[in-house]
Amino acid sequence: MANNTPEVKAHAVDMNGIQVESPIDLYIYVIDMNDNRPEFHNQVYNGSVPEGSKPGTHVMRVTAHDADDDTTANGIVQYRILSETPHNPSHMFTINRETGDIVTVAAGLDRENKPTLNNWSPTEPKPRYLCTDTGNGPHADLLTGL
Ligand SMILES: [Ca+2]
Ligand SMILES: [Ca+2]
Repeated sequence: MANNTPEVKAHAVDMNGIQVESPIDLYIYVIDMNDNRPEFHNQVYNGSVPEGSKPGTHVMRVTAHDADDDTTANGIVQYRILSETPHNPSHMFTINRETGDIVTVAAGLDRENKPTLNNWSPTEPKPRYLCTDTGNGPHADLLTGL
């Protein structure tokens, strides 16, 4: 029983207001509604990865918090990469939907060719990462590159 669960005592009375039974405890559970959206913990995440890394190399983890009940869909957060920079139809990275871990999925990272990935430049669209809860809504937060 959670400490903040409202507690009510009830007892039955007859027509004259005479108590006819011992009081009983009523516990009232407040059901969570999906009224909070997940939010990334940071506005900027910095990761590094050696050039020439094999697919599956861990780069970094992004995390978000949702104030709703994290044992229900209202507060369980999932992650997605919406776009990468440089834009490439075959992504260089993938994100674990449940943990936010970002790993490489392709070989060919070349520091001399592209020392910084997923930073925004005027000639390319900003990379975007999304976290959503899994409840009705959905509620979401968007992280964009610098
Ligand atoms: Ca939520
Ligand atoms: Ca709630």
